[in-house]
Amino acid sequence: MTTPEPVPAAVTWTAHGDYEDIRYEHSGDGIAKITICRPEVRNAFRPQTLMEVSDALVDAREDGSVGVIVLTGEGPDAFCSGGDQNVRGDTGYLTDPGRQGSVGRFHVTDLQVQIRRLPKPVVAMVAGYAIGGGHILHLVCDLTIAADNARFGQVGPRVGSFDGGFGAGLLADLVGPKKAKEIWFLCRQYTADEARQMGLVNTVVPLADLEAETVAWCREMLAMSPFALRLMKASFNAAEDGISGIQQLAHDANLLFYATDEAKEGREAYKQKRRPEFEKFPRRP
Ligand code: S0N
Repeated sequence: MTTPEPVPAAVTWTAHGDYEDIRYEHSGDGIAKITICRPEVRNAFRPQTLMEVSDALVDAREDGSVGVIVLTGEGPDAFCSGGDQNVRGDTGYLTDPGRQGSVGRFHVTDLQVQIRRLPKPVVAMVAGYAIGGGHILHLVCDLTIAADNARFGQVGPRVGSFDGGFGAGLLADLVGPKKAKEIWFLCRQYTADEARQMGLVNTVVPLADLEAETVAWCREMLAMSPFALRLMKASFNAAEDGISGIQQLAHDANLLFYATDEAKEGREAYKQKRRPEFEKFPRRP
């Protein structure tokens, strides 16, 4: 029996970008961290919050020095409590609640898909409440590391809303249809240990160790082949998301195909206005 390695110390984060509702930081060794900073409303998101998270995710995706992304909430009380009910209009969430005729929508729809499609692992680091749309944000992340004070649940039917997309399908895949219906129909809250037992989270650690443990998991993934992680994420999505999941996996395969002499022959022949000599490539069994 070997002694487990000590949990490495958390990192000194360097700020990136200029945002109002979030903090976007890099570890310097491949981890990007996005923190929803609205603790006065238990990190509920307004449209601006989601647009800022989306912008930071684009940066983390495009930045070749980043291999893993952590999504979290400010403080020990909440990961995220879902849509900010103060800017909930009659047709969704309002970007400009003061303006007459302002039309709302669910900005979180695009963000959920963006996290699923992002070809790098996204880890939810959850302290306190992950409730409503905040619960679904952790669901769409690839892994969830929870503090022992975390509490999980849906509230839609209690507050006159529901998310029947990933909030229903992905949840049912994770915990089973009966349990998923219980979560939605009764709107109970579940402890971190209950969430771990039902497969909602990967591990539960003391609150004081949450960031160090999350960073340790990220560093383990950073030691892996990035393209293998990308293809595995796309493969899980392909099984779960149907044609749009297959699209990601197929385009990832095309990235690899582009690098072959066979694909390059097609490109060069086109540019040289000649017939491509595909006969020189094997017809693989
Ligand atoms: C999170 C809870 C359980 C925390 O309880 P606690 O610790 O007792 O704190 P409170 O005193 O309740 O809260 C502290 C302050 O924070 C405010 N606040 C908390 N959550 C929100 C919120 N979501 N919006 C606005 N304000 C919030 C409190 O009001 C309080 O303020 P003060 O100090 O001024 O009194 C507890 O707070 C709780 O249950 N919160 C509400 C949870 C909720 O209703 N969330 C919204 C659920 N809906 C969504 O998330 C929408 C998702 C969505 O966008 C969507 C997308 C696609 C399809 C469908 C949907 C859909 O509509 O569902």
